[in-house]
Amino acid sequence: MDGPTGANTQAAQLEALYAEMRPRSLYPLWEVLAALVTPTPRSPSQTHRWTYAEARAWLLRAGDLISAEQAERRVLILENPGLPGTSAVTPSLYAGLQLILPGEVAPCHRHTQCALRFVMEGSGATTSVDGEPAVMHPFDLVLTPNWQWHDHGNPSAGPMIWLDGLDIPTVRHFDASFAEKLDLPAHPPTAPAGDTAARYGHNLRPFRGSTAARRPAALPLFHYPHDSWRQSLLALAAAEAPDPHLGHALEFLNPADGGPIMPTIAAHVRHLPAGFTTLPRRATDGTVFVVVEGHGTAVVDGEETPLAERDILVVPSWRSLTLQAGSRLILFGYSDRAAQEKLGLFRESKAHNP
Ligand code: 1HN
Repeated sequence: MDGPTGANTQAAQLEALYAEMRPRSLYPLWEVLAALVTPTPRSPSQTHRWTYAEARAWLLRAGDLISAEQAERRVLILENPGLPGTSAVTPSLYAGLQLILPGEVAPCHRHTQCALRFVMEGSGATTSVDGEPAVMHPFDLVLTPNWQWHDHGNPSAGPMIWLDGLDIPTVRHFDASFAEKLDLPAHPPTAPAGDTAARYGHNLRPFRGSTAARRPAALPLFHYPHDSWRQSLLALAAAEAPDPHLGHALEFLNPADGGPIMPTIAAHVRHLPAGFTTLPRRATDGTVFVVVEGHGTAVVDGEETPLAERDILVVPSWRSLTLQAGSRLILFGYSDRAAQEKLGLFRESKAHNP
């Protein structure tokens, strides 16, 4: 009776069961288990490079059409082509290019998303964090950690462009977004530029409990100037051979605990001597890279992408990355490694042959 094409085959009976359950929001795990629990990461996100010159031209055109104040933040989102409609550059992270023109102010707000700014061009604009300005120069890293007030201003004579890196998709995942606007366009000044660097940035901190303990103790530092990180990176490069998988690499540090810069986001810089090629490496932290200096090629799972100065490249989780330096190559990168380490998820795999 129950022939393979009959109405009572197992498949037909299961399908009838699924159809009955579906309106009550009940589904069979066995139909989706293999896709839910994969033996290795299968990221829907894609490797993608944005050419700086091209993105910059569109951003400047937006600058003619809408003010920073009207937009609140005048930003072009770098959306991963494999994650359409999500405003995400990786499943956990966001990236955007922000423009602030001379005389403009991006008004003060705070939110539960953590943000970093990596300066692409221009000098002299400020990001104020809880009322203390960071005066920004090319390739500086500036943080606006979770729930700290921040506004931007550009008193300089030229346009200022930086890359925004935020944990927006992570906060969305946890349904934990809160945001507030300050009633004033800018936070009242609380300290002169450089105050936090002096108190917290030189292997010192205000004596615990003293009146000098001004910043949040768990995450005090928010400005990592290019001059200083570059000097450290080049000293490392002069002192020893590059790591075979990474080149010379330094991570930005939260001095309060020796950990990554923010609870969800880690950032680092790399140096590859001219002509150096790394061995392939894969890691679970999909990473956004900025080319700070030089040119080269990224080979991701065998596919080559040329890299020029200020280009932005996203490499998804668990894709094999080889970097080839056509000249001295300096890269900045950020990822969700900080969150993955806390959750016991981070893994990397290093090939021993090209
Ligand atoms: C934000 O606060 C900034 O402060 C930039 O410059 C981009 C994207 C989404 C949510 C908040 C900024 C942002 C953002």
